[in-house]
Amino acid sequence: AGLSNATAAKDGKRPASDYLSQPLVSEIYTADPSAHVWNGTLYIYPSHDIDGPTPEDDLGGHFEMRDYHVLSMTEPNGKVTVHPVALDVKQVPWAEKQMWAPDAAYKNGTYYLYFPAKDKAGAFRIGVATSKSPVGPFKADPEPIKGSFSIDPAVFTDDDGKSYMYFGGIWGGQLQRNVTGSYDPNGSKTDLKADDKPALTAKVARLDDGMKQFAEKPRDVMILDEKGKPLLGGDHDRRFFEASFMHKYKGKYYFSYSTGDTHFLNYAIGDNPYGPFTYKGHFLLPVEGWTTHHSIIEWKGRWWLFYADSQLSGQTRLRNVKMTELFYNPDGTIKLINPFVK
Ligand code: FUB
Repeated sequence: AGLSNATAAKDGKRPASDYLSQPLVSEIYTADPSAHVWNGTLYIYPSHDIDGPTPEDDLGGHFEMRDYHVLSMTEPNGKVTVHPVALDVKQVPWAEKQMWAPDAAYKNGTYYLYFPAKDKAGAFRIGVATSKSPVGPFKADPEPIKGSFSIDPAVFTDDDGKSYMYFGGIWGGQLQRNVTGSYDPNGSKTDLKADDKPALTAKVARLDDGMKQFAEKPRDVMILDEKGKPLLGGDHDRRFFEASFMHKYKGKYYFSYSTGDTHFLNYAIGDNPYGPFTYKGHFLLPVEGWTTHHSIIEWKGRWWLFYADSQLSGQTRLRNVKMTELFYNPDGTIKLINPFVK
């Protein structure tokens, strides 16, 4: 998250009819929606935005979230329930602040909440918390996942029951400060300043059977262009920035992500959960506000995109989640979505 080249939210005064879809809830501000269907009900695991004192900067210091609330609904675009606090930063022994984009998973009667937060040294780590209910309350493990770093965990469970965590983000997400294998507080604030070299990219690691640790060292999620070459650091319209998500459609693996400072949601297709993935294009044009972060799931026989913008507040730090239907072309590519109708 950051500010440069921002298509910043302005005054929030556009008429509601300009937007493709409307905020799902207005009681609280929410962003980064990760949707799951369990027992026919749709649950959304979003960030819970609050209006803190920190001025906006390129490192996302203004995203000062302290807790999570789960949302649920039983019909597409039906009534949305905002559940009580599912986990508060005060209940996470290792975490200090900035509870950013979470995700959730289910296995053998337990729900797992995965979340990034800054530890006391200012480094982002990824934590895990469990509950017997999809809406919490969740109990956090005392330590972050061993070997975890950066932000935006997204957990995908394949048809064979194996689960994988995709994660990472540059700039405020600190991926560029973790290239040596440990956190370097003096590393670059933004990227590697190597526009002609392969771009920094997301990481993927299989989770072990207990769902609370990596089963292997995280590897790079390779995103290749049409010639089979990795996307380059200077290719800001296409390269990975943050907001990893994985879904499967007709046997293919769709890795999707945000381009951050150019504000697109992009996707790439592969033949297995590790990739490599071939870049296919944008599927969501820039929304109102700086960040863009999403999930894609099938529910009741239709495909849905969950995303967020700043329609209610007009401010990047105070976002609201939305949903809209997503369509595929016969060749498996995704039809481009414009978040504005005017
Ligand atoms: O919501 C805080 C951060 O901004 C998320 O972790 C990023 O994906 C971006 O949405």
